[in-house]
Amino acid sequence: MQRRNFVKKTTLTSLATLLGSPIVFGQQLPIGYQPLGIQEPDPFKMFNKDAQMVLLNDKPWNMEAQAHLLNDKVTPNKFMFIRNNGNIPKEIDVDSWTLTFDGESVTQEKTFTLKELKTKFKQYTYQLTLECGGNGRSEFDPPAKGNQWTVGAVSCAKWTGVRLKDVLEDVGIKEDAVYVGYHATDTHLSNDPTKEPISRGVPIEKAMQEETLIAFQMNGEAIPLAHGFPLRLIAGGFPASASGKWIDRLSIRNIVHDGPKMTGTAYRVPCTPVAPGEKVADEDMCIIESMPVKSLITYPKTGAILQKGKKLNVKGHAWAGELRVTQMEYSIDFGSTWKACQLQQPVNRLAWQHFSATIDFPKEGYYEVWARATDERGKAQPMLLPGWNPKGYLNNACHRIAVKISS
Ligand SMILES: Nc1nc2c(c(=O)[nH]1)N[C@H]1C(S)=C(S)[C@@H](COP(=O)(O)O)O[C@H]1N2
Ligand SMILES: [Mo]
Repeated sequence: MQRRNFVKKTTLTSLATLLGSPIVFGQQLPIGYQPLGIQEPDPFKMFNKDAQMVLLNDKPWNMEAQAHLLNDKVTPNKFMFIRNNGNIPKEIDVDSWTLTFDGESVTQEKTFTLKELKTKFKQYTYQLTLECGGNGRSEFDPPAKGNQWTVGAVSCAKWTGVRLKDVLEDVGIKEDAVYVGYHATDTHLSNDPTKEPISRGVPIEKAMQEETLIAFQMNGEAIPLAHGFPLRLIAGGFPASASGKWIDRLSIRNIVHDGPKMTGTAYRVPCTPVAPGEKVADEDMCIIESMPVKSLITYPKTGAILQKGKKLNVKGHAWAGELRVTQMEYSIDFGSTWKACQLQQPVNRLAWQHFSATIDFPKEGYYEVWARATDERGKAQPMLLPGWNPKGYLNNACHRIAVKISS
């Protein structure tokens, strides 16, 4: 049959539904043309996000939280940041979805259906901190290109899946394996089908950790589309770019994986500190692995006004990549003196830890509350910006909120 060169009837019907009335000369519509009367979808509704989330980009979709939205111990979807490098995959057929293991270091290529993964291996649930390597980028000077994240590109949801190490044992990997690289079904912004927007992954030692999951659930439900439905790699404590969404292939490599965004300045920082703005040779750049110690005051919202004589109960979370946070302090005098916060242990390894403090303010006026976490190796957050790097990664400066004490 010959292909007819006008808009399909079903398309016209759905366009009419979106417009709220039939298109009178609909048969004349050029194929692929979007009528002006069709509103762009509201991204907050489309992704089930709270309207207080901040949209940074729509091509691709990037959205962050504000500090006070992250007060929950377990981050719900509505407050979880979205970071995409390409286009979210459109048609996902769960029934035919498979995950293939290939690469130089598999003994034999092997493919699993979703059902096989879910039934063959034991399932585990962990709460895992995912922070974008570029979180805090907006503060760097000279400015770094990329999404201008402030503080909200971090989450700590509950992820359920199977251990990557259990599946790797079943697949069989060779002694020379050094890296697991992910491949996914999101498409390149150029729409060039031969290009991948991003293909990163984790060193084999990280892949073998108990908390490294091939996940299919987030907070007890199927992973939301924007966060990697139906299958995603989760490597807590590493930059979240290591946690591939929409994965359909894991390559077990005998070299450090060299997919898009593994090389150059992408997710890499100077191995030793450099002056702001300095050019850094390729061989002097190192891949970001464990994220640095950091914390966030999530209650109250910055700008809080408090009556004189009232105490303020501040709350927040602290995390330190693959390490534990062992000390949490606050300052109300711009870092001259510090007092201890109460700090909880994580619910499991690689989950953020909650802190709180009850603060007394000496008299009315403007204050800032600064928070500072220290990791188990004694490394503390810098008060202001840490070392400059070309793409503005790893800003773990102390978070601060403004508080006014009124009479
Ligand atoms: N397939 C795929 N996986 C991906 C990305 C992507 O663009 N495509 N972005 C990465 C980056 S840079 C980050 S910070 C996290 C963001 O995860 P989230 O959107 O679920 O918060 O996903 C990572 N995994
Ligand atoms: Mo990221």
